[in-house]
Amino acid sequence: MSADIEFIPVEDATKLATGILLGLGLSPGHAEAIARSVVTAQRDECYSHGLWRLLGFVPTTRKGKVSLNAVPEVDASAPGVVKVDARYGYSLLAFREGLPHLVEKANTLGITAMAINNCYHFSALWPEVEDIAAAGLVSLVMTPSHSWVAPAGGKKPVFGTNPLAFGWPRSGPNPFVFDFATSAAARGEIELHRRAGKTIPLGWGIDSEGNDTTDPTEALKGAMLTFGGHKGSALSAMIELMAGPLIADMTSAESMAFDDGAGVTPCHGELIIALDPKVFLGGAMAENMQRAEKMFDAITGQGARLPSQRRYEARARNKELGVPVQKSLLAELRETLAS
Ligand code: NDP
Ligand code: PYC
Repeated sequence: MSADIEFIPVEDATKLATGILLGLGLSPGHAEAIARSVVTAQRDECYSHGLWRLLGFVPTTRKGKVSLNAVPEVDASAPGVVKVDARYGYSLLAFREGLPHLVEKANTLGITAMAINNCYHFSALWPEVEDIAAAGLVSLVMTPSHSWVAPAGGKKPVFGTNPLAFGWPRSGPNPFVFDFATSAAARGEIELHRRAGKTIPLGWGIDSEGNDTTDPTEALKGAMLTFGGHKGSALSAMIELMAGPLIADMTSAESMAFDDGAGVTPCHGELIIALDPKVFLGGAMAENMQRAEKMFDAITGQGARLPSQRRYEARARNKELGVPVQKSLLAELRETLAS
């Protein structure tokens, strides 16, 4: 265990996060939804979208672009579609408000898509697919960001870091979940390397001249690279399309233009697709879910791990220990709360 880490109870971390957000003028609904996301990420040791993100709220909220008390508007009138207008507030409250409608429709129809529009987005997607899996549903979630990532074979940013998350409910408490940026690493991860004075691996980014770099500052100024070359590039393009023009919202390049140099969290849409296995499988549900378990066993049975396993292990460990926070970050957060 690193001497640089302090463990604090979840309640204290939540109070700290909520206090900072309320102090910045966010409404209680937004503050609670955001605090839950960043505390959960920190507890699960997903630091790139954990408590550190709260520091970014200070400049973002002061720019006056984000609506701090936006009340999301839900339209569930179309079959198989839920639309949530976040009204230029943060995405997480919009997700929370739309979720019961998504679940209810998917339970009836077998499949439902939820489009969140006009939202400022900064968070990891796995808390959302976990919430959907807790309702017994399979899901796919995707969102663009800002155009920081060059397409495979190019050198100029077009795509966002465009995360894609998938959730599959299982009988125990932990669903099968993956959640990754379609860039080689999340931008937050590169920013954390810069904060820590560390180099980044080759393949994460190129400098402004298009040369490979291990310097996080140069990669942040130049372009990030997709994971898996042309495969990550194509997935990233799909996310731009499905969570952009398909739902009448901005691509990452349009979101960057909309930002107009303010440097705030990206504003765009999010697409969530939920499927109810009960509707697909009826009486054959147990048998088919068991077949899925066999596949998981074939993975873990040879010593490979499932995605999210590291995170679930961190969650179990930190249930006793508390939320691990780097001491320097904790000091910055307490200072932010006091200021
Ligand atoms: P990682 O590369 O750290 O992890 C991606 C996924 O792969 C996780 O589910 C992880 O599980 C799993 N995984 C990692 N290593 C292995 C392994 N050896 N075997 C099996 N599975 C493995 O994530 P990224 O840096 O790509 O993304 C981090 C976060 O950033 C995500 O939560 C994403 O939503 C968020 N993000 C958000 C954006 C936004 O616009 N809102 C933009 C980009 C990213 P585990 O966690 O257990 O290691
Ligand atoms: O880490 O790439 C990222 C990111 C972009 C928006 C929120 N997180």
